[in-house]
Amino acid sequence: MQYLTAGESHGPMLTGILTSMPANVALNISAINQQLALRQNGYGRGGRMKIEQDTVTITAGMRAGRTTGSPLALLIKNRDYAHWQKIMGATADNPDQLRVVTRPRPGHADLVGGLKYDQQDLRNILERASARSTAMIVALGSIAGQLLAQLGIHAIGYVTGLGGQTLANTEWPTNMATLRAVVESNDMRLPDTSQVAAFHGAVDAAKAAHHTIGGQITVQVAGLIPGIGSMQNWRERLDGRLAGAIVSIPAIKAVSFGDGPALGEMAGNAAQDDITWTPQGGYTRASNHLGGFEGGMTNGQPLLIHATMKPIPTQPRGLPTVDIATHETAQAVNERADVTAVPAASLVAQAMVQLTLAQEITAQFSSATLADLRSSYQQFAQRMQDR
Ligand code: EPS
Repeated sequence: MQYLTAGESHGPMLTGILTSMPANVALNISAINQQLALRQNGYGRGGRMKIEQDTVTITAGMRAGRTTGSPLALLIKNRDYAHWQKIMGATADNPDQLRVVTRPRPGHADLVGGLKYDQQDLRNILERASARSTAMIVALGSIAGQLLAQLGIHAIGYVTGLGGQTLANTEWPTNMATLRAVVESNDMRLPDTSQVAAFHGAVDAAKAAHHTIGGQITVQVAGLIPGIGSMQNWRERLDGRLAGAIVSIPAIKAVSFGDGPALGEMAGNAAQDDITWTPQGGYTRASNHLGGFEGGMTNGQPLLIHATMKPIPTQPRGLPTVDIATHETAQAVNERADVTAVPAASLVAQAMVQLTLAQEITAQFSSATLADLRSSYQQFAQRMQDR
């Protein structure tokens, strides 16, 4: 399974392609659109989200509600393109005289991308580097999530920290459906709604102070059997592939599993997960310090993947920079942007985890059709449990 996206933030549309999706999976398009709406809904977004109403159109790989096994092609239109046609159109006249960007933002792709691709107008970099592309990742990830649900695997991404604000209560629902209902009921994607007002306050304070804030997110995955991924070679380690997928999300600067950095401070005998066995359930663990991975393979415990998002680099009061047209000291361009996109990033991380797990599972098991995948996965699950 492979996926690709194309599209500029203010271009006509985003395009996505997903290959090797098993045939005969019933896809729920309104469920994809619901995820797209949730991505837009986070508290702290800027004016752009009032313009867009993201919905997906599937133009290939699906007939009469089911996948055919052919590559899926997706598109999401940018409503804002109506205001940008003269600037962003593929055949626009003199686009380089309109909304030209020459004052790169520290922390954004603007400068390095402009140097690498030899662009005098940094808009040719920032339009593609924009996190607008994460809308398509969420759509593709939602399809991957629908496949995983057929195997009883469920992922949820949520926010645990924002601009220094952390969750006081860490006892949130353990049942995945209840947890999802709580997370999706509030526009901060918190697993505990008692703190929504405090987190809103952190966003409001940042907005009033004319800066941006980052935060902490977690993706939790339930229902995975042991033995997905492999210790045999570097690239086959599933925790490594997941870490790479998460860090590839714009503005993510750190990723960890289970107790993460705290493991480095713990005694060795307290940092592992003791092994137990019952005749009914086979092997299990007394704890989950390692976040569901041993030797780069799932060990049957829930996956706990944590990530840190830096504050969005676009600052209402531009940071010091250099104008690439003159080499003179300047103030970075102030493009319209968000105060924070941490709630959205938690959903994007969920989508990336779903895509990576679907890639791994369809590679490890026979998967031309959903029936093939179900039977080979279940046979392996049974073998793991019977030992
Ligand atoms: C973004 C800047 C803002 C965000 C955008 C990402 O867009 P605009 O420049 O149109 O105001 O709203 O995010 C999205 C469009 C989205 O769909 O998430 C940036 O510079 O990365």
